Amino acid sequence: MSRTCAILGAPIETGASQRGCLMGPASLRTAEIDSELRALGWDVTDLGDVTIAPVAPQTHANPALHHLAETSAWITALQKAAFEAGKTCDVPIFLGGDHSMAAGTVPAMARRAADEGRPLFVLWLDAHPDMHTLATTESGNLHGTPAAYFTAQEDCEAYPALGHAVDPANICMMGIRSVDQAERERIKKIGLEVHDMRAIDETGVLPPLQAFLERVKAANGMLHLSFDVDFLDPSIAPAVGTTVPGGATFREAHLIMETLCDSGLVTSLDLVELNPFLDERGRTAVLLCDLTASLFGRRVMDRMTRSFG
Ligand code: HAR
Ligand code: MN
Ligand code: MN
Ligand code: MN
Repeated sequence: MSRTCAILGAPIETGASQRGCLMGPASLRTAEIDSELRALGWDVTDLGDVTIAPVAPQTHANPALHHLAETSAWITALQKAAFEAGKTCDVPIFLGGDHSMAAGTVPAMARRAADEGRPLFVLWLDAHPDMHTLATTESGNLHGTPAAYFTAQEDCEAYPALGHAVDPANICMMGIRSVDQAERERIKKIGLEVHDMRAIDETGVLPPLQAFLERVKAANGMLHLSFDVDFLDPSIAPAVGTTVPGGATFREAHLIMETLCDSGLVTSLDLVELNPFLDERGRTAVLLCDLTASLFGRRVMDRMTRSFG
């Protein structure tokens, strides 16, 4: 029997500094993400895009914050829609949309895991830890805040109430290379596992990834992958507003996806921060589809042995 996935679009761009992420779901559909997955034997349902109703502006003690009310409305809508999507299939895929959408999808997946009596683990592939609270962000760009929110840090009260938090001990961040001082302090305080690009340079991607996957497996955890386009080096993935040099290479990214596929542990996926307005002839959207295909089983050759299974 084929395994099932559902595609849910989250055309949110209010968390980013530049406009364009609202076209992300359309770009990924244009790159035919659904047919790629079907070709791999998956049963795919496209649930369409989430929408929000117009909202009135909301003020906050931090005057830097941009689009707080709209972003909160997206979070509320996504927590509901992502949870419903998760009920319909084995692996829901959330097409972004800027990374503030993870404040909706991740708590929804934590609720889904809790309903199964399992812990949720999060693999966060990103140049940024997105660990600002609503008090510490200086840019006021709310895509810099979801990880603080879903780990139940203080000073996120202006966001919707958090039903299901993620234990910081169950999060692994890789590819990080742009961290603000307040984020650095918070990461240290809560003991978050962060493999920055220097660590990746030193060890490669596999040792930290495999150690994390062993922990997920031992705990019978569900695993959410939150994939920010800026995890990738901008030379291969230009379609993102917040490029940071020194990102993951094509093969590092595929090796992560292939290893995750072999593990069989991933139970939900965010593809975020794709800004098609900044793309070059669709190449970033196509790369994201190819990486997703690796995650869902595309391989060059069959393997005699697998690391997991
Ligand atoms: N830390 C910076 C800020 O808060 C940059 C945040 C950028 N975030 C994303 N998502 N692009 O990872 O403004
Ligand atoms: Mn991010
Ligand atoms: Mn519950
Ligand atoms: Mn980022």
